[in-house]
Amino acid sequence: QWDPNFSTGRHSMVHLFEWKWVDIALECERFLGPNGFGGVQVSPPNENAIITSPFRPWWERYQPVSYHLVTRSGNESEFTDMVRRCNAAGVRIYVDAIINHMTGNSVQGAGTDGSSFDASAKSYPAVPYGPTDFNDATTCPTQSGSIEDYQDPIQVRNCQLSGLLDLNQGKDYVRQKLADYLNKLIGLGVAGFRIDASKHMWPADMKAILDKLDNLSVQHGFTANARPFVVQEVIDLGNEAITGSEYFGNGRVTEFRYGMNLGEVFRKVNNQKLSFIKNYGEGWGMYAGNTSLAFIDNHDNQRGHGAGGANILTFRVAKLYKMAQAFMLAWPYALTRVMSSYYWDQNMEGGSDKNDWIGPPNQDGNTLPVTIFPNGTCGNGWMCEHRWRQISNMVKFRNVVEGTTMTNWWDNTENQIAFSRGNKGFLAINNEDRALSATIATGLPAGQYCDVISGNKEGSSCTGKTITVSADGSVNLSISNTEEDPMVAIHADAKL
Ligand code: LM2
Ligand code: CA
Repeated sequence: QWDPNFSTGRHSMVHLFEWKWVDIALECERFLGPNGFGGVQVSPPNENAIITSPFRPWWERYQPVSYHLVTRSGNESEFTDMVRRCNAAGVRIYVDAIINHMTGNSVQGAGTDGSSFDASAKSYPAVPYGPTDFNDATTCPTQSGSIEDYQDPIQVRNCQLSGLLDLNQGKDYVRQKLADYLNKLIGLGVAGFRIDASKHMWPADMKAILDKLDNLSVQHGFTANARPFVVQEVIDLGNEAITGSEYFGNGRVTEFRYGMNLGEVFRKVNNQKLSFIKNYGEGWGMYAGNTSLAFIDNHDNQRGHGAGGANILTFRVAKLYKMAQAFMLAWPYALTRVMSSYYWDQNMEGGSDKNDWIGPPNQDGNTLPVTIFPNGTCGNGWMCEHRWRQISNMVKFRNVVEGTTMTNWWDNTENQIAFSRGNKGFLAINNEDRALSATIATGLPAGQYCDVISGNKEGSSCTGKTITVSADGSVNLSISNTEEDPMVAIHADAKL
């Protein structure tokens, strides 16, 4: 299903990577609800392997042991409470569902809920799964049992991804266990799923699992017969045998080219220019907007995992990052997801980060709470990009301009652009090494507006720049390239 089931007037989600359920519940109530966010993608809630070497990496959560809802993010009652409170605040919860595989193929011990498992015996008694529930030499054609050739769809679907024990979703028993897990979450009030490693499962097997899912819970405020939202994580940069379009029938698909190409444009790699993104999205060969999910970075490619390479923009290049986020949130393409990260010290050696495994801020493996300073920023190592004024105000911008088309495109043929969203909003970005100075049509009614990049509208005044739209709808803009944020955004709800 392609519709995220947002409550009225909301149009973006945020990934609160590795946050605890108690903190997400608070964030829904104190920030996300009031600021117009539609939903939260949460880290995998099911029991995972405890990895101690390296010490409690973020990626241990991508190694399931059972479907008990106990992880370092919290237990089942905390999860239940979070979903209820977020729904009450108008914010939906989407679960990162790890259904392609279980743990690495040689790990054993106890998971985060104490359940024992032994990967070498293909044994997960807390589900239970046994040896016949996994792909093996009869289904995976490689000697090693691992994926060796991404041009062979059979290997990609039936062999092990990074040595992770690969479930056989062709079996009805496995399908039913997976559907039971997802249905349990639906019963608790979640609105849908990000389905991890979808490329590594057959689209028809995924459909068989999704067909077993219940409608969303009316009790939790969803409309009758609403179906769970699905976004399938498929890394498809256009050079492999498997394409994302094979999965459109099941739900949305992650569009990895969106953040990768936009990173190149804002970094001006290969002579890319902002003026080129006039037809960004389908015009650039990306998926149709109504079947895709757009994002600037995700939990993998912000640390060199997954796909996208070195040009991906992250919080570490904040000036460019905020411009790219503003563009994405103002641009009428796809469903948008904002990333919210934690900080870690990088240790670059030969182009890769030796610290790419580091887990969330913690004390002895217990995740630290997200503290909030009086100025609204976060402490304890949590970056909270979603709280950056330039980003959260553009989430609001997207809500305000929903339903309008892009009009009044303007560029200087290089790296200065501007465009309107009907008569509801206007964005201008200067990524040049010199000032932007021009008179540009905004499509907006004449009047004074608060620039929501440099400030907020508070009552009838603006804490940032005031922008004057003249009687003919144009604005006389000057944006220095040396500004902290060389861009301006105004919209109907920021009229003074
Ligand atoms: C994903 N999408 O398809 C996730 O977005 C990505 O974060 C997951 O990989 C991956 N699929 C599997 O769910 C991460 C991480 C890997 C890590 C796995 C499993 O990027 O590096 O692999 O989670 O924890 C780790 C080790 C790897 C080892 C594997 C199995 O890094 O060296 O392979 O465990 O023991 C032998
Ligand atoms: Ca598989």
